[in-house]
Amino acid sequence: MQSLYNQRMDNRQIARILRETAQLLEIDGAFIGRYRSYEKAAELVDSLPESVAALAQEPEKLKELPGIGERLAEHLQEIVKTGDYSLRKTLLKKYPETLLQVLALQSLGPKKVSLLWKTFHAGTVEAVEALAREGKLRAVPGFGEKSEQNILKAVATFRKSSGRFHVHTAEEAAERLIEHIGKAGKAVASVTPAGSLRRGKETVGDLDLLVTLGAGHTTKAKVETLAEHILEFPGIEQTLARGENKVSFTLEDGMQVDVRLLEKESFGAALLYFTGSKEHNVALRGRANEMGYTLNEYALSTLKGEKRMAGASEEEIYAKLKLDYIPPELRENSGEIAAAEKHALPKLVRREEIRGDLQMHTTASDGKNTIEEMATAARQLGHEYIAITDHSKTVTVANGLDERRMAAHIRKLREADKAGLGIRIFAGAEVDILKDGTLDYSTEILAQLDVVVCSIHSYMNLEREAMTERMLAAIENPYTQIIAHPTGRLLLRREAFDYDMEKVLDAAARHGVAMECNSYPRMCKERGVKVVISTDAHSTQNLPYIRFGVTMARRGWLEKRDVLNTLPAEKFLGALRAKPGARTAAAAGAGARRKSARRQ
Ligand code: DGT
Ligand code: CA
Ligand code: CA
Repeated sequence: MQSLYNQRMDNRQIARILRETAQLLEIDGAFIGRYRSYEKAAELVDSLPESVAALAQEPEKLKELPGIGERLAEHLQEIVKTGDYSLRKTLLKKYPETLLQVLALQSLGPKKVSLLWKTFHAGTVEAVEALAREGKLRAVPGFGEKSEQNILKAVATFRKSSGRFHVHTAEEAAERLIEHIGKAGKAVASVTPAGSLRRGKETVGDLDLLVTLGAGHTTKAKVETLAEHILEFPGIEQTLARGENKVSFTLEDGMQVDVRLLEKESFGAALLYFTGSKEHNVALRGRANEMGYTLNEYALSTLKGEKRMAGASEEEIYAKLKLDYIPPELRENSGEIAAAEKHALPKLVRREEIRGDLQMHTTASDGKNTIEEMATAARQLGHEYIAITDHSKTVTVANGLDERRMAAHIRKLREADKAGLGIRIFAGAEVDILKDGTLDYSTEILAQLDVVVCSIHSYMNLEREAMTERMLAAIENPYTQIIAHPTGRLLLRREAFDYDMEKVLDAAARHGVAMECNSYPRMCKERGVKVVISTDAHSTQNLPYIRFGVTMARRGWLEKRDVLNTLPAEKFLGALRAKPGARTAAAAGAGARRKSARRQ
């Protein structure tokens, strides 16, 4: 019979659960004696030479140990038995799990973490890092410039030991590496990023690069020289592996890089293989086998006789497998192979098709640049129009504009639009959705705006039901045209809001409310909810990030027609939900027809 008790749990793990419970209790404002008792229990478990998991099989033996009473023995049994502790779990319903990582940062104890949570709603390492980097912590009692420095150091340490990197970080590393590897001259024919970076994922575990060898540079000695050159890259912290056709190393920020060296004739097969995803590859290999082929990172060959059929390009491999070319963003084995077989792949939206950016901030609220600077930078990126969407009055931390200031701001936006900057400027606002779902501006102001973008900035951890009601109320408000950052999720920084996404998207479809591109573009598409791609730029430097939004939309199978800001300016305005009292083009047409009918 299998034991109920998880013997593999070691004392360190048990102590960690107790310690986290203590920390969460302290953040939660529990009475000192209460959380101290969990701290003491953690210390005790840590110091015991015997395995608590083993002792927990016989509770009497547990209680014989010094410092362990009836209650603690019960807690320990629960932890060993279930692998977790109920009080810890209850507390984690109130606070995001990511807060535990913040607590694990070297320079932050529960007091400070609690303060950051209360002041900034900062619940992730990335949020805390951003605050420290922007110098916003020194204003908080108990923090100073020195603690900001310490936090940044602690974050760097955390990164080295943990997980994933923002795609932007991986791209920058890839660029620098490509430049360095390119210096090998004729020894190198091409350097191409593969893996999750090529598939356009928002975060990247490690960086995969493919290097094809130059003609006449494929001998063992030459490849070795090239590997040596690659390993001279100045940002390398540690070399992990050095094989005949592969080198692996870590960079100073902890990111791992795998570089494969290969001959040109295998480039397509290798690119396909190392782009992944693994699930896509497995499905492709299965298909190849059924067709009498075998597919690996060198070639597509016949099963019998191993005759090489394709390998130099991905295109020829897909073609031999009787599939349309599948863009990397779709290679997640989520229906793309069946679609490619039926010639039914979406024609994915492209960056060049985006004509405007519908969310950005200026110095009027919490942006760094003026209206004119934002407009000029947007025009230089090729945009035909932008909506300037500064914050509404309740968002005081972002210097939100009250009705009077907004009215004046709208006049400035109209002037800037007429000033001939070579780009249309729509008067917009990012209107806060209050706790009860009402909007943060009077209808008088809302009626004056060309583009009403609505979003949540407070009470972000409401219960699921209340949050759903709040979103529905906002969508039902006839002035709401676009819901911004509808998941509330900040990549690697904040967990998503909890609400019934299906219900909310159904309502958006019914009311003609558009969604800013988010983690659920496919769900939007299925329901016919239109999407806009925006940057939420707070400075001109953020405006180019529109391409990350496009990548996200592509990963969600979106086409040009699914994205409203691929439309020219007037058509875009016409495609937004019509405001109350506004005569839509269709209504105006109908009115005109009725009039002429009466006249006859
Ligand atoms: P990451 O690094 O976690 O962001 O994600 P990927 O997709 O870049 O994964 P990675 O770096 O482990 O591997 C790169 C690609 O190599 C992956 O997308 C598919 C391929 N690959 C890796 N391991 C396997 C495997 O065991 N089987 C198959 N079929 N493909 C694999
Ligand atoms: Ca990777
Ligand atoms: Ca890899």
